Amino acid sequence: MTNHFIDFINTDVFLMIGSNSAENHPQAMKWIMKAKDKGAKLIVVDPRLTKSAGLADIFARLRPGTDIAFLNGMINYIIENNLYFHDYVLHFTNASFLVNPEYKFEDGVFSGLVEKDGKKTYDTKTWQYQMDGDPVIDGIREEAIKKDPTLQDPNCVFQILKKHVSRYDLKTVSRITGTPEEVLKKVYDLFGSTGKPNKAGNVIYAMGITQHTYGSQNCRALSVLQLLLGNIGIAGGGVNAQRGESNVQGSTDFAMLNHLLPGYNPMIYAHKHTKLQDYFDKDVPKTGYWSNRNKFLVSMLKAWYGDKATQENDFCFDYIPKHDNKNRSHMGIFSEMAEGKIKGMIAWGQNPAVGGPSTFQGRKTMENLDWLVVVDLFETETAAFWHRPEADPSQIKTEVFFLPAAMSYEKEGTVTNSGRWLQFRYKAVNPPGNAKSDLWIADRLFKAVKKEYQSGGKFPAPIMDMVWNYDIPGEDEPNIEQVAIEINGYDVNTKEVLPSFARLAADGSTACGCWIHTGYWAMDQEAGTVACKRRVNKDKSGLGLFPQYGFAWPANRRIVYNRCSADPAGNPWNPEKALVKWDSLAGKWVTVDVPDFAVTKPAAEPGGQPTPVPPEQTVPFLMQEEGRGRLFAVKGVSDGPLPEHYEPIESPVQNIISKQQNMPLATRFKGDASKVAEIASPEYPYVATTHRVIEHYQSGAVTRNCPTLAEISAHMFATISPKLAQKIGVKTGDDVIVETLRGSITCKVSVSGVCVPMNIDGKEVEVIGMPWCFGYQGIAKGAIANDLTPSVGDPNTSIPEYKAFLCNIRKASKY
Ligand SMILES: Nc1nc2c(c(=O)[nH]1)N[C@H]1C(S)=C(S)[C@@H](COP(=O)(O)OP(=O)(O)OC[C@H]3O[C@@H](n4cnc5c(=O)[nH]c(N)nc54)[C@H](O)[C@@H]3O)O[C@H]1N2
Ligand SMILES: Nc1nc2c(c(=O)[nH]1)N[C@H]1C(S)=C(S)[C@@H](COP(=O)(O)OP(=O)(O)OC[C@H]3O[C@@H](n4cnc5c(=O)[nH]c(N)nc54)[C@H](O)[C@@H]3O)O[C@H]1N2
Ligand SMILES: [Mo]
Repeated sequence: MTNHFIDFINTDVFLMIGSNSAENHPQAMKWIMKAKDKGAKLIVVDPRLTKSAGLADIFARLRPGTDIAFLNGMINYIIENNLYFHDYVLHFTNASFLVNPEYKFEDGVFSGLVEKDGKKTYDTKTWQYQMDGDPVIDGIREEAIKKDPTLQDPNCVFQILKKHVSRYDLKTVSRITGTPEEVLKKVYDLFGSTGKPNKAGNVIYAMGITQHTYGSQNCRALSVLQLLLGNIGIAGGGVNAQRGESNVQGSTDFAMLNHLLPGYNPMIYAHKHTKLQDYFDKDVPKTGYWSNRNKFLVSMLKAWYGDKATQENDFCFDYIPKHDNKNRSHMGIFSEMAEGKIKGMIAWGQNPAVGGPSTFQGRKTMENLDWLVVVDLFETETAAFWHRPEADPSQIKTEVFFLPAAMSYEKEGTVTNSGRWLQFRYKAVNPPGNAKSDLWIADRLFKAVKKEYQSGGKFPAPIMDMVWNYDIPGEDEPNIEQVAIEINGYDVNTKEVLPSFARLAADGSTACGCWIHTGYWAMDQEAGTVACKRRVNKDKSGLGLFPQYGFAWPANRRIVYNRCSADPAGNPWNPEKALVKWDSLAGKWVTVDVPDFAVTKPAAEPGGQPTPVPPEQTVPFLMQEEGRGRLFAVKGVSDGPLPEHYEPIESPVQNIISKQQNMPLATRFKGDASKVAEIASPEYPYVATTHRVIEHYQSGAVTRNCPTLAEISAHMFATISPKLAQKIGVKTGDDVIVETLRGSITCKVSVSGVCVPMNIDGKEVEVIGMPWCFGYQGIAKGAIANDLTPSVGDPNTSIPEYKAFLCNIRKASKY
């Protein structure tokens, strides 16, 4: 989230799209309802009439997978009707920047599409800015970019965007999405009303947006919208992902993703990083805040390898395993496992037998493993895959180890919420039986591996030289404080715990495991504890910032890009909700949130005082190389500089907006898991989507083992419209069979107005919703929805297309 939950009280209009907060983020919903009590409006955009939709001022139903059409339609409407925030767009976005005149968009494809070995990629040369010098060699320096402040040049970003979205008129959007034109217009007018200096529009999104073959472009469309309306960097605004598991934000921050290192630094790749200097040359930008990335990387290596990491040996850069540039996402791993190339797996706090795409094939694939370790609270479907109902255990060779883990209340540590707030949690009770904390298990696992290497082995140094100093004499649990200090960062010489990442250096004098967390373990004298343990319930701002409640990364900043809350001269757009302000009399900045820009610059003379940076010299989007919000993405996404509507890989209709049916770069794999039905397949005529329910958590391991919840929600079900129920001859509670090309399941049917047939360009399309929280373990058992989903995904993230695929449904015969 650019903003945070309590900040919702500052919002005037919410656009909740592809998120059902009432069920999945009830705490977020609490703040939305508080804002509604003060007069805020809520728009919900979803294929189903959800519990959130029931609380909305406007509910816009759309066909799964058509959000880009919906959003590009809104962007078009906002531009056509002059609803955008002109001064914000001109000064804070790249609207006026000129793009290479060779940039083209034709028939759903951007210029630069190349195909090599059957794999499509974009060469992004024609998407770059016109500038003095070569952006690839020199970096994107803002001052060197050619601009047209009148926004009239046909090659300027604003005109390119305008032209691109002009195809998305109300009628076309309605034909694609199935949302009636008058509902579209109502939504566009209401959300468009937030493009004014004193209005805040808040975009709330989650899995309905991301789980598509163009999930990243869906997110881009939301960002473009919010930039146009001047809703980024202001109180009550923002693009606010409702993150998943309570600590999924923390796990992404720590790079539990195959292409990242901690703190959103890119992974080290074999094909381009032979030595540290290669990383500096290719992945440390020359401008923008990421130009400090060398400091973050060297400090991380110092945290990992301590005294062994020296300038002479590239700070042990060679010790880090290099990514081979193959698809190492969930689907990539399962695809290689299917080919027999992966022999062992540790499923640590995950349940891929239920949660992954195409799980029927996925479970079968796991039979190729020689060994499987499951670290979990329960014997999950994954741990039990070898004695699952459809398998013969005598034919499965996999050796399975189960390590019982302590759950969150049985151990201490931090949790990072969607609003980037890190809060320390204390242990409430001891874990049962032999269950151990994940830290304990990781510690013993590392020590066991190290012991093996003591007697030799290939390249033992990366293991033998690693800093591992977490023992407390006489204690069983590792020293979590020591781990925290390593993550936070410290001065290598003085051992001072660093208060800010501004102190990190690339010369080996600082160590830091994750730069964005620097400061979270620094002492707050006034609060009497370290930052993430603070619970000071004071908020002088009146805007809900609560600066001494936990710690928000980065730098305890609660609203990122907050320079944009004031005009170029530093006067807050909305004085009642000022975050930063240039005091022209005093000649300095006055800030209530931690400013997201340099407010002072160091003194010219040694020993002198820092001097204030005047407003015209500040940078609104300091993470970007060009310092501006990107309406047009010259880099960052691989699959297009502007969002464009494509159909889901499995779709009931032809794409009507271009000849390009699907995302050209979509991730696909060989094998049954990736088999997809043809367009408008007669065998699979219905659109299916998957969703969560309030009673169950995720794959259901925790909640289906809880007797009360198992009783409240005991059966797997598919929701269909009354019309479809009549057609296939079923009523609520009957058994149905749902089938796709990947698999088939039997479950109960629920008939209600939650789903209704949609009019898609004159064709009636039925939508079926299914939860994915059931499995064959636990107290409440039921069919696994993911047996139906396809293993196809987004080219940037490889997130699977869980939210839009084709199926058939029929009544299950009793005998
Ligand atoms: N009770 C409960 N809470 C949870 C979880 C849980 O399992 N149970 N899981 C947690 C996790 S890990 C996550 S990631 C979050 C997820 O939170 P959400 O994203 O809110 O969860 P979903 O219900 O999967 O999807 C949200 C909505 O997207 C809609 N949708 C489907 N397809 C589309 C589409 O193409 N466009 C649009 N606009 N909407 C679409 C669905 O109908 C659904 O209502 O929830 C977290 N919170
Ligand atoms: N069809 C469909 N599929 C989906 C989705 C969807 O919307 N539709 N959503 C996707 C999303 S957003 C997500 S996040 C994934 C989730 O997919 P998974 O991560 O595979 O599913 P979970 O059920 O969250 O698995 C978490 C496991 O961790 C265990 N656990 C809980 N606490 C601890 C702990 O402290 N330590 C350890 N070691 N274990 C613990 C739980 O018992 C559980 O078995 O599923 C994805 N799958
Ligand atoms: Mo998630």
